[in-house]
Amino acid sequence: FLSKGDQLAVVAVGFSGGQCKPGVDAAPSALIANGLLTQLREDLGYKLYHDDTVHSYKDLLPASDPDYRGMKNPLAVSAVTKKLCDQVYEHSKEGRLVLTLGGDHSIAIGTIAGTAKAIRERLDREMAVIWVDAHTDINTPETSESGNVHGMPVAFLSGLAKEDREDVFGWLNKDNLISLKKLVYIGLRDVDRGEKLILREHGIKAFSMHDIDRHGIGRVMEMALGHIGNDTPIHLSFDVDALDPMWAPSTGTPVRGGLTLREGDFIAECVHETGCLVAMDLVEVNPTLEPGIDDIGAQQTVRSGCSLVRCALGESLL
Ligand code: Z70
Ligand code: MN
Ligand code: MN
Ligand code: MN
Repeated sequence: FLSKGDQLAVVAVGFSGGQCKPGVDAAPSALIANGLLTQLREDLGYKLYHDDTVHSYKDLLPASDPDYRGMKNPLAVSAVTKKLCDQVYEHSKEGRLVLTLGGDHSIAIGTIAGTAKAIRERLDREMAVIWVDAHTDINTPETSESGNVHGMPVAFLSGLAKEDREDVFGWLNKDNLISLKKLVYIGLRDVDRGEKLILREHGIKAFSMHDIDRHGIGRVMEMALGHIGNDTPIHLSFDVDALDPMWAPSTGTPVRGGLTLREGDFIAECVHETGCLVAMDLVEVNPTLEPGIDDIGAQQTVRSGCSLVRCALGESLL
């Protein structure tokens, strides 16, 4: 009831400027070449809103983009996410479920800013975010040790990080922001020291791999969804590096001890079951980072990514 059940907008974002490794921009094409859109259309029955382009936003990229407050590519990431915010907002405002294929995780600044605003206007509700990741991506420019903006999206989206300059995320308004009370992390295992302080200070709900080992993924999902509460619109932001490198080796920052593919699929299925999913991001698939022989690792990562999306969109429903 939160979105028009069968209308799915797909936004393909070939952008890698939130971190330093090229190749994550090739993910949307690789996911689509693996048959993802056909599966969503023919097997799951969605009416797709997709313009058949992978957006690279080349016209928005500045000639010169010096570090600002320690952030790398600040103008590029800000300009691309601002444009993406508008695209996602337009779809979400029409009541469509929005699937965004990244790209690195900095693009969530655009997607979440767009849905948060559309959901406020359309349903007069504050949206929840389920962030599935090995990382918390909640560094402020000042706590970040890398300067990579893909480690900062949650800080900008929650207002923890603020910037007046319009061309460096100053375009984010109150309407675009989310409440830290409605944020839940799942899959964490590589959290910076400064980020741990932020989690503690703000009492942010977080389920690490340790919690999943202790309680099992079933109980963790009950607790995660219980925290959000019934009938709350949900934006699912899924970083493929939440999966164990066995299932997703081709990603910029693989971290051992992650989710099995089945656990990842289960998370997506539980979110689907709520009937409250309004948007999903799938990010950080990098088909060019290939630790194995030939491209078996890249193929496995792409297959895993497609599976997560299909599960979130209802594949496993009987
Ligand atoms: C670190 C940082 C990160 C993904 C690495 C890492 C963040 N906390 N996110 N890989 N997907 O740079 O801020
Ligand atoms: Mn498009
Ligand atoms: Mn991430
Ligand atoms: Mn990550």
